Amino acid sequence: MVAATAQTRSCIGTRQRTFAEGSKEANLDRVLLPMGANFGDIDNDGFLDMYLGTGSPSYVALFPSVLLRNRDGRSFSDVTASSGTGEMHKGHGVAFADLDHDGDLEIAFVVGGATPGDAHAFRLFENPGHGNDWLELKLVGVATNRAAIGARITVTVEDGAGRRRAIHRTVTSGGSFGASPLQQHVGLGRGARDVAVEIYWPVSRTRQRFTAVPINQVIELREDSERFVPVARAPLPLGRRAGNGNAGGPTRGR
Ligand SMILES: [Ca+2]
Ligand SMILES: [Ca+2]
Repeated sequence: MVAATAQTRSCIGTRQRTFAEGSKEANLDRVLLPMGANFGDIDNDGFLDMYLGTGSPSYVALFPSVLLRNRDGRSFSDVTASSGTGEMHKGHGVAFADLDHDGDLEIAFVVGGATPGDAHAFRLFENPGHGNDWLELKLVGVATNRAAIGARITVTVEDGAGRRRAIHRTVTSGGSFGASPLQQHVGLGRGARDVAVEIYWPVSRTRQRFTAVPINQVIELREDSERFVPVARAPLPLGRRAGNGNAGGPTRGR
């Protein structure tokens, strides 16, 4: 995706190893004006969704940020209104992270313009959950950098209907103007089973393959170890679940 002040363009890889312009087919053929953007799988279906922090430096500019849900890797639906994430203030850095450790990704969002009268509070949109399975992978490099930036992940999984699929990720902080954790959160869909994880380490140029990987938990994988280790996390309830009286919707704070 290209975040630009003109109409968004979507270039789709073809079997001929070229790109074809596919904005209309992807339902991205409109002006969106993002200043910051990032991607993450908000519903754990294995397809990356994106959140666009829209805006323009003009003091009078006012239009909502946009949450686009990936529909099976074929197109995007605008779920801004139904998700309650249509923040009207100017958008900047966006990050996706499971901040309350319940297995789904929250959206952390820096908003507000450059002038004091246009400033505004940080936003945190708590994910209500979607009932799908997930896996979070903490990679530790040895020959490759310790943060494992650039390592490539392939997760293969059989879904509840018996279909097998591969889900690909590269260790990175995500899109522009905001950084998601390097720990990779991978949605697996509903009824996931028979999960395998393959890691390609770019410096040692080695591959590891782990089978019978347990789901709905965080595991740590080291470049120099043939075993993965579960990582324990204590719940960190947010908003109403934390008992602070929030009546629902996005959690907000400075
Ligand atoms: Ca998704
Ligand atoms: Ca969460």
